[in-house]
Amino acid sequence: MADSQWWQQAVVYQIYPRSFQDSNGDGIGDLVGITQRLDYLKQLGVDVLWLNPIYRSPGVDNGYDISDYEDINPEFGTMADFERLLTQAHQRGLKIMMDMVVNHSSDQHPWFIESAKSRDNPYSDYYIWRDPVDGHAPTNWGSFFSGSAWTYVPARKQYYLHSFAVEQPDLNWENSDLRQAIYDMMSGWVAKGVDGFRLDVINLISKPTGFVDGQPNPGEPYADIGPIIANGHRLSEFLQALNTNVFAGHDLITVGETPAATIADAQQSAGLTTHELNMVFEFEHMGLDGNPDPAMGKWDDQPVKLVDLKQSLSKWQTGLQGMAWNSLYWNNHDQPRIVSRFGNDSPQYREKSAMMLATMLHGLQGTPYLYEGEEIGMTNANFTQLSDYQDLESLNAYHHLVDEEQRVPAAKMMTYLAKMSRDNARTPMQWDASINAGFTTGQPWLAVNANYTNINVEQALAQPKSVFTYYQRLIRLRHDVPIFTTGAYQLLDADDDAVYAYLRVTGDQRLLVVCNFTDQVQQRDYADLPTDAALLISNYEDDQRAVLRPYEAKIYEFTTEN
Ligand code: TEU
Ligand code: CA
Repeated sequence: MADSQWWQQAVVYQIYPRSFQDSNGDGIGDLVGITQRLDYLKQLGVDVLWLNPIYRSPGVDNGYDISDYEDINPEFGTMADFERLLTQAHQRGLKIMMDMVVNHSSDQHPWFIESAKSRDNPYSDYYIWRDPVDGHAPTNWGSFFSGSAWTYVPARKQYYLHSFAVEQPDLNWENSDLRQAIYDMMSGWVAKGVDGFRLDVINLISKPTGFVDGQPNPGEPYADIGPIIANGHRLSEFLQALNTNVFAGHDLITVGETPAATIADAQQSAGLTTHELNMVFEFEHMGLDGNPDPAMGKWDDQPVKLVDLKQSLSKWQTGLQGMAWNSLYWNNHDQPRIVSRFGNDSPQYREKSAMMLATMLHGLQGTPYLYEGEEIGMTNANFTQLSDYQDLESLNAYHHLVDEEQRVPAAKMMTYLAKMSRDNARTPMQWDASINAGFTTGQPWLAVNANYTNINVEQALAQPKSVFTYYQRLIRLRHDVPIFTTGAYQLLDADDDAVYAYLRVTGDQRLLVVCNFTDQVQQRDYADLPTDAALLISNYEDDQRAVLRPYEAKIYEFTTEN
C-alpha cells in the first residue's frame, strides 16, 4: 500500500447544515453560515467537508426527501451562496462532499407527481408501483420509519413502495431512463466542482425480483424491510455503472451508506479494485446497544459491552484488510453523541473520555469521519419532553410503540429517546457562551443543549489541552505518520472488558494503541513494548506505562528488531 490514495489519508468533517451556523437570524443554519466558519474548520485540520442534503426539499425528513436535485433549499440559501462556499473552501484546500439521496425522492418531486397521475406517462415507471393483493398492500413489508412500506394512490389504483416515510417514494432503478437521469444530475454536480458524494442508503437501490412477504416481528403485522431489500442482486452492476458514468476520470471521494452490509458486501462495494465506491459506512458497531427485542429495534438504554465492540470493529478491520477500505465513525446526524453513548459525559470525565474515544477510532485503519461538535465533546441533548423532539423517526417510534402497541411505558420510552434519538446529534453547534450558543440570533429550529455555557468552541480554543486541540493533534498524526494509513490491524486481549488495545503493523514498524474504557485505574503491561518506545499522543500529562488512569488513552510508536 505504498501508493495510498489521497482519500485514504484524509479526515472528513460532517456538517449538518441546519444546525451548524445561522447567518440571518431565522433559526436555521445556512450556507453563508458554513462559509463564515471555514477558517475554524481549517484550523481543526480536516480535509473534506460532507454536507447533509442541501437541495430543495419539503423537509419531511430534514432534506432526505428531495424535490429538486438541481436547486438549493431556500432555507439554506441560493446557488450563488453554494458556489461561494465551494470557491472559498477550495481556496483553503478544503474539499466538499455532497450527500446524494437516490434510493428515493420526495413525493413532491415532479417525477413522482407525474408518476402518480397515471400508468402511462413518461414517469410512470420512475417509482415502484404494484397492484393491490386481495384488496390490501402487495407485501407485509414495514418501513424503516414505522408502519407499512406501501401507500395506495387512487388515481393509479396501485400502491407505491417507500422504505422510509410515506413522503419518500423509492425510485425504480430497474428503469434505465431513471438511471440515466440520475447520472446526468450527478454529473452536473461534478461539473460544478464538488469533490465527492456520500450516497444515502445506496445498498437499498436494487430491489428483489419477486416481492414476497417477510417474517414479521413477533406480535407485529410488518416484517423489517431492511434485510429484504438490502444488497440486491443488481447492486454491484448499478454501482459500477454509476462509477463509469459519473465518477470515472474525476478524482472524487465516494462513500456509500450501507445499513445491514456484511463484510463480503463491503469487500465488493468498497473494494480496492471493484470500481464501485471508495468506502462504505457499516452499521454493526452502531447496533450493539440496540434492543434484544427486534420489535423494539434500536430503542433501548443499555450500555454497549466493550468486548462486543472490539469483536465487531476487529472483524471489519481484518475483513477489509488489503481488499477494501473502511470508513471510521462514532457519530453522524442519525446517532446519539458518542461521549454520552460509549464514554462518560459527567463533568469529571467528559473531556478525558471524549479524547479516549477519539484515540481509539483514529488509530484504526480507514478514513475517519467526525461529526460537528464531536471535536469539542458535545453531549446528548438531555431533552425531557416529547415536545422537545422534532425527528420523525423518534416521534413515529413513540407513537407506534407507546400509543398504538403499548409495548413500552411512556416514561421508559422517554429514557430510550434520551439515549438514542437522532435529535441528540442535531441540536445546534455550540460556538460560544452567548445566547443560543452563538448559533443564531433568532429562535433555533431545535433547542440548544443547556450545557452550551460550559461546552463550546470558544472555551475549547482558549484552553491548550481541550478536546479540540487533541483532535487537531490526531488529525496531524494521520497526515504525517504513514503507518496510520498503511499499518495492518492486530487486536490484543480480545476478552479484556475494560481496556481496548491493538497494534498497527507494517514491516518492523509498530503503533500500539491503548484505551481505558472505564473510570477505574487499570494495570496492564504490554510485554513487547520497548522501554524507549515513543509516545505519540496521550490524554494525560505524564506516562505511567503499565498504569492506566480513568479513560487514559495513548499511542506508542516503535520498531521491532526481527
Ligand atoms: O439513514 C438510513 C438509515 O438506515 C436510517 O434508518 C438510520 O439507520 C436511522 O436513521 C438510524 O436511526 C439515511 C439518512 O442518514 C437518514 O437521515 C435518513 O432519514 C434516511 O436515510 C432516509 O433518507
Ligand atoms: Ca438561516
